[in-house]
Amino acid sequence: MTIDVLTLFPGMFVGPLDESIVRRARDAGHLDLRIHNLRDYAHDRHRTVDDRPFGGGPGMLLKPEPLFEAVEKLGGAEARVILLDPAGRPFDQALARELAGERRLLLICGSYEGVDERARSALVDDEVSIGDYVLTNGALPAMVVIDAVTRLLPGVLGDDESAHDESFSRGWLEYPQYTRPAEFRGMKVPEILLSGHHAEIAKWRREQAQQRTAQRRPDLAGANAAPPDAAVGRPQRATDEDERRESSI
Ligand code: 4GM
Repeated sequence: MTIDVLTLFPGMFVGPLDESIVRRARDAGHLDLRIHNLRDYAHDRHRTVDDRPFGGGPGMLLKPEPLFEAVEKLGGAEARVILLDPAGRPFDQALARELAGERRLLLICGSYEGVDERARSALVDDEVSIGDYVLTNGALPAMVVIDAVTRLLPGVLGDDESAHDESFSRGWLEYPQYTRPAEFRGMKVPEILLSGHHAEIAKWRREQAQQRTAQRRPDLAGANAAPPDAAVGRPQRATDEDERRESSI
């Protein structure tokens, strides 16, 4: 997938997208990420990108001309063009999955004052919000979308990593998980998880996932969907190999 980003703050994208799984996806050629400075598409002496709203009122708006030129030059007609905006469609795992199926995305990061309506209606396919709060600009929301979409691209996650999403995708929160040691500062791992009884462990995990979802997120689809899957691996016994193995985190 190719993702173009239009932003007034290209420096904000340095760092978060150069680490971890997104880094790996870029290096492996699954993601071609291109960050563009919107100011490069403004051609007056001061390279102006914003102006005061007609009719008065506080703040400034992104001007249409640099946005039109940038989107046209970057081939916006061949991409799904998305404006990050607190008034947009709520971003969730289902939308991440939908976007991961596109060949090209073009993400436009506005600033807290907003965007001229003509640019919005002529250039933008979807307005997307990562949550009900206002940020100083759309760079962080764009990075959230890029991260969530990238890890869903075919080949990016190994089977083990992607299996982890299954339950959440179907509307259930994760069951509690534990790793060694079996007792830490007097806090014990639930006996059932050490028992080696696969069916019992799966049942316990399903119940835990259901309880958690009901308590914390009754709004999730899980409230009405099929019960959660509960993955059960081999019994968790520490082996010499485990002891030698480096943490993968
Ligand atoms: C207004 C219009 C997105 C403000 C367009 C962007 C929060 C989100 C901005 C804009 C933003 C969000 C910039 N703040 N909740 N600020 O996804 O891009």
